[in-house]
Amino acid sequence: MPNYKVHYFDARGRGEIIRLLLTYAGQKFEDNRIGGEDWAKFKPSTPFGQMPVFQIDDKLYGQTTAIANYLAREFVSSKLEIRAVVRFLFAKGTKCSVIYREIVENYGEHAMAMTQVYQWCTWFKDGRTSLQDEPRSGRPNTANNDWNTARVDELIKVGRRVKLKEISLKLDIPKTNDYEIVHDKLGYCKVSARWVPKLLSDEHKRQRLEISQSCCTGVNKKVTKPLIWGLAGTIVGYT
Ligand SMILES: N[C@@H](CCC(=O)N[C@@H](CS)C(=O)NCC(=O)O)C(=O)O
Repeated sequence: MPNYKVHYFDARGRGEIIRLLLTYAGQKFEDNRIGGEDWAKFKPSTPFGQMPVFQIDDKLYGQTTAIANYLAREFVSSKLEIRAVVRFLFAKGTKCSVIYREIVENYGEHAMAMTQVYQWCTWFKDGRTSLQDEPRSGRPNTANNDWNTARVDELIKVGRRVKLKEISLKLDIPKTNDYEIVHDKLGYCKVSARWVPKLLSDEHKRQRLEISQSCCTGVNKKVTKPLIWGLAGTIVGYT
């Protein structure tokens, strides 16, 4: 297996694409970050007097795009080729351990790790057909944190009629996140344009029963008794 080195400044710049391609391919390489006097010394030995320089054993290659094209062909497409071989052998009913041996014999021991071979076999067994990497999921949801939840709760307690749009503007939280915080985390729902807790406390239930009873005072008892119990049942059931 040849030794690979990437020579570039300690920055992303033109060198990063080369580092990224090698990393994506799972290829080991030395990331030689040069600066100051070291660059002045190294410069005359580079093919074009500039960096990035890609080194394979003792040979140096220049020009970013040419290097990137080479790496994409050499490493990235061969990665797909090896996955295709795994898929083919797996479809033929070959054992994972045998597939791994075949890969090592034909492509070398760095072509695909044994754990990767087993992983791909599992995916193919589960019905996967694509050889491409799955797209990465987007940015982690960071807005639904405890701090934002407390801020939203405070805002609702100050003004129960506040709208999601207003919360979003005031606290600079995306509206979809607001909805999750208000409904799912804080458990509010909107009744008559006011946010109310979905779970009534015992105190709330007692107060509502008292109000219902006082409303019914003076009305025919035969009518009110079932009415009061009906209301009480509704109130308790509301939780
Ligand atoms: N055409 C070259 C340009 C390389 C280039 O401009 N390299 C700059 C850094 S991004 C450099 O080495 N500058 C230092 C110098 O010329 O002494 C490529 O694409 O690789």
